[in-house]
Amino acid sequence: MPVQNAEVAGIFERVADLLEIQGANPFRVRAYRNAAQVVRSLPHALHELVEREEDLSKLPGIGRDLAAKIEEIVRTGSLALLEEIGREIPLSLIELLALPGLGPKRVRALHEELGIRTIRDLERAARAGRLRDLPGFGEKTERAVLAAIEKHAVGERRTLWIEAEDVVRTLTSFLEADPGVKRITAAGSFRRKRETVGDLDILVTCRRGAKIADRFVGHEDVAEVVSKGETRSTVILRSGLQVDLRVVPQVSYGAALQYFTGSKAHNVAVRRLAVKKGLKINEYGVFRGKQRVAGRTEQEVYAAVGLPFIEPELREDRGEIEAARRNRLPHLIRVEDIRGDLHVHTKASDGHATIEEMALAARRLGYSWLAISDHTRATRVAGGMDARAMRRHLRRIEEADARIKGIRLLKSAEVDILEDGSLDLPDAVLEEMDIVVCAIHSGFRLSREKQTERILRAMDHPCFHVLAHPTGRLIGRREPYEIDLERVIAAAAERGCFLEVNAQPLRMDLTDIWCKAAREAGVKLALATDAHDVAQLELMRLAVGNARRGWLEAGDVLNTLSWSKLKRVLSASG
Ligand code: DGT
Ligand code: CA
Ligand code: CA
Repeated sequence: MPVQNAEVAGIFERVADLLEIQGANPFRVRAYRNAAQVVRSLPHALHELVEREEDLSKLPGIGRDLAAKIEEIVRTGSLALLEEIGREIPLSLIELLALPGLGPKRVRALHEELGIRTIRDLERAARAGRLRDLPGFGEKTERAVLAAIEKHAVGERRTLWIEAEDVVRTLTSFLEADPGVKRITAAGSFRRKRETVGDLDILVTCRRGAKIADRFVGHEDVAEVVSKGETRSTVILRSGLQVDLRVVPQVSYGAALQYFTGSKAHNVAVRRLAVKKGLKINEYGVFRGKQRVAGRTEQEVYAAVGLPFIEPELREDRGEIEAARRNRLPHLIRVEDIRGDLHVHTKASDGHATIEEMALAARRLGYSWLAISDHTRATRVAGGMDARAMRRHLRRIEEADARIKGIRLLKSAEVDILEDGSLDLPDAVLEEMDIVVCAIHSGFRLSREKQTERILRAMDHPCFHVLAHPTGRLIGRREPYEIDLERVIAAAAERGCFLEVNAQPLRMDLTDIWCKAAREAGVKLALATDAHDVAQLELMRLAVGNARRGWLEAGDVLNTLSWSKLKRVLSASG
């Protein structure tokens, strides 16, 4: 059973979390986090690289030490360092970090002062009123912790979309090897491109007598077979992800795909329309009495209830049925519409590739421009640059731009928004840039009022273009900071600023709903991979998926513009 990239990434994340709780050197913590990020978006399976005895230290951001650790994990399934740390502090402290308001320092205090190891311990201590007396805590924190625990208890464990994609690829090629199989599609929230999936819903059609269920439950990643049958089988993978396989007849394929793509709310709304027309709709087809009037394709199913085809990403019952009825569905943006990436890093700060390497990779993707946006001084742990270093770096971008044909390099930076709303570089340096991307990397705990004011103040700066990862949330790890997004969107509209859709799998920030709100307010979005290496440029498909869920059309995002048009838009803004 080969170890998956996601497992390696998970172990590195756990090491980083524990080191952070121990108060280790932030650069060391960061090295593990970066490694997790690199591994997660790597296009190759690590176990294959190890088998072929390839030099892992050639991977971006992976030195000899981390390379040896990857090899250890792939060969043994575990990491001695993690077990070592586990002898010093309980591994279970990691789950406390996921609760809003509990950062590493607080978790350490809970452990050292009150001997808390698990969420259960924490709940007991909070109910007994023992948190409020800890330094840095109070009655308010105690209540917030209890509320968070209650929410946590009902909250299910979900899998990042990109990790699900890896599973879909693996299972699809495994199942396709059976000659009896005709079609395979992953439906459910995966097809709707939600940022996380609860489980996978895979549909197959096959020739009579094919033993697809046998093959499915026999896959080496399967940890547990929940059920196995002619038409439906369910397994749990070693990662904990559940996968449902449904075998459907050709005549019902479209109906089954429509049904199992969901969402449930969308299906309920579609069924209501069907009933009004005297039709019955289910996963086998659309029926008038006993007669099947549609079912082979999704188009047929929608046509039977009087609707045009609705893209899977829109099927959330957020107005798409009404829009379809009036023929007002958006023409959703596609990956092919993208002409450039609006925020990537290089070795000048915490990226792992040179300007030139990033430029050539972007050109291979067919891009016509690329914004190089490295960190500024305040983000010291990420190698942020001060004014002098940034000036030198901007010259290097210019030189690279002159040297490399076929792609335009934009001078940019990911500028820290300081707590008072000022920007972390002198105006004279900002004025030299083609596009100024700004972000919050500290001071997450400000009140909603203060945080919002901070961002609005930053947007007042005439050089401000894009607000990067606007809410700062990390899926399953860090709640968004308190911020009034409606005001931020209104302010962006007024000042001609832009909001980012960050494609890092843990970020996906802005979220779909807020993309839609921005579009409705006339604010354009900046899609960005925030790539720290060459492979991460391909994360653009995630930003596009999220944008599609937010009803965005090509005209709603900056990335579809040619450089000359983009330049005009940027100089008109701010
Ligand atoms: P997930 O797995 O939590 O990320 O979300 P989904 O949307 O993949 O939900 P899941 O796996 O429970 O079910 C897959 C699809 O099957 C769902 O999107 C719609 C359809 N479905 C499931 N249960 C029902 C139901 O009770 N009524 C209707 N109309 N459709 C359902
Ligand atoms: Ca599902
Ligand atoms: Ca399911």
